[in-house]
Amino acid sequence: MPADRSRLRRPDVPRAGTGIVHLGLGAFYRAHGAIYIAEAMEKSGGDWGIVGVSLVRPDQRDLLRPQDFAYTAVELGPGGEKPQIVSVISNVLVAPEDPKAVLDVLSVPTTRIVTLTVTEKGYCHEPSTGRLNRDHPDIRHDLASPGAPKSAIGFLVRALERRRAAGAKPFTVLCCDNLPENGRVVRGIVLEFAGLVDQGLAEWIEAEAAFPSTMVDRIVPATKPEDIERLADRTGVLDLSPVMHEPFRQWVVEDNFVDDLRPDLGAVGVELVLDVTPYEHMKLRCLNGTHSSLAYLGYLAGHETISDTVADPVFAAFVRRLWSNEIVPVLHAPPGVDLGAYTSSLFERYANPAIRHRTWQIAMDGSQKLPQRILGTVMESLTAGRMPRGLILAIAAWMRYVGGLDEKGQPIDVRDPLAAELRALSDGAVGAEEKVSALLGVGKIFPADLAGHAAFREALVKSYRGLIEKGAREMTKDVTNA
Ligand code: CS2
Repeated sequence: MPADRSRLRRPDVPRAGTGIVHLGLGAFYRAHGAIYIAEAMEKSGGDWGIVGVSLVRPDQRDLLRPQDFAYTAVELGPGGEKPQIVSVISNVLVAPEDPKAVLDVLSVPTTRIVTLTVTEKGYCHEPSTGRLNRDHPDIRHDLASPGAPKSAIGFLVRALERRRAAGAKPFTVLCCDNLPENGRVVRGIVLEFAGLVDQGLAEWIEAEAAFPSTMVDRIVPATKPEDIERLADRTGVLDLSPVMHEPFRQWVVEDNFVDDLRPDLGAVGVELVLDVTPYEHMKLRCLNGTHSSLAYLGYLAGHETISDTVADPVFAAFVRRLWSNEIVPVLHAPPGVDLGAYTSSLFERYANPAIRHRTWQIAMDGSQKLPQRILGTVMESLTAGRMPRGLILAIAAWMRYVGGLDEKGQPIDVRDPLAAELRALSDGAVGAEEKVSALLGVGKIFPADLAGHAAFREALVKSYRGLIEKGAREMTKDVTNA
């Protein structure tokens, strides 16, 4: 680490008032939503400064505080790197240290919007149904401890409860995670939790709050130590928490905010629409669905990143086939969108060698991701009488991955809230057929009609067996050429 560098400081410009609280301050939001919001304020003004909240660890706050919460966002394009300083965050709170401070900032009437990137598992819901998981330890805790929630859902409901008691308006909840119909799902989870607290509160939230759905898109790989050093060498200033992102970005938002209060997002390229569903389906299935497929198969085949994986002609042909033969045929394009052009541009984005997005990173939390990314397409294909063999191979690769051993017999560091349960199911079964059955039986992931589909199950067992016998690369080749 270059020791002689001075530390990045926030540029000396007036700070806007705070209007947004963001829950789950990870790299993605800092490289996406925060930049759009900063640009919207530059263009059209407004007090939309952001207070970030870390729900688990203090790391982000500790890195950003000495920089007065400014950071560098570095665009990694084929033509080189473009850094810019983002200074829209005015403070970062660490929820476990002081949950009351978080409730306080959520409760002040000037907070009009709460944005969220808490990842799929952060909603404490059941991925296959979208309903609140009432047995989740954080949910149980939050139901019992009104003054000190742990989960994002607990914070939202307890803050809304306070706002109602104070006669204030609710805020708009703007989910920026890759869940299907994310606003509607989060609304359902919040209402379910609120109903367990106080039915009147649930009714008030239902009538008064807003939960616009959004589609968010930008590839933001985790920042690596070498990125920090390279940036410091280039700028002469040390930023210990920069974010790295591709040039592309897209944000589609349902224009449904409490009292119409929001930053001027339309002025900076955000698409404000009536119904986000077709955009979400397109993105979750075309992008995230193939990302996860390439992540499991690519990882097993020994590829470190997505760009390495698609540089291998076997996987390049495979992903193109997934789009053209399996995903697009059962997808409704959003108005005016050419899905062929959309998927070609996805391929270019994956191939960008400047983006070192690890297959292992994308493979994380598969239990929370498979339903909206892959299983919906599979189910609809089966209903239409099609057998999506490439996506089935990807599911088999996920099953192999959560079994915890790679093709060389080396352990895989599986990160997933269900990792232990999945590993135990896999270990407790013998042979492809039993292992596939055991994992298909996890109802939190696989809906019963899919798990019970005989031809699907048979194809999955065949794929799983193939992965054991021939390996991921050969199987990918076979499926692509079939
Ligand atoms: C990725 C996403 O890590 C993952 O699961 O598929 O983070 C993906 O890069 C973004 O959704 C792109 O918008």
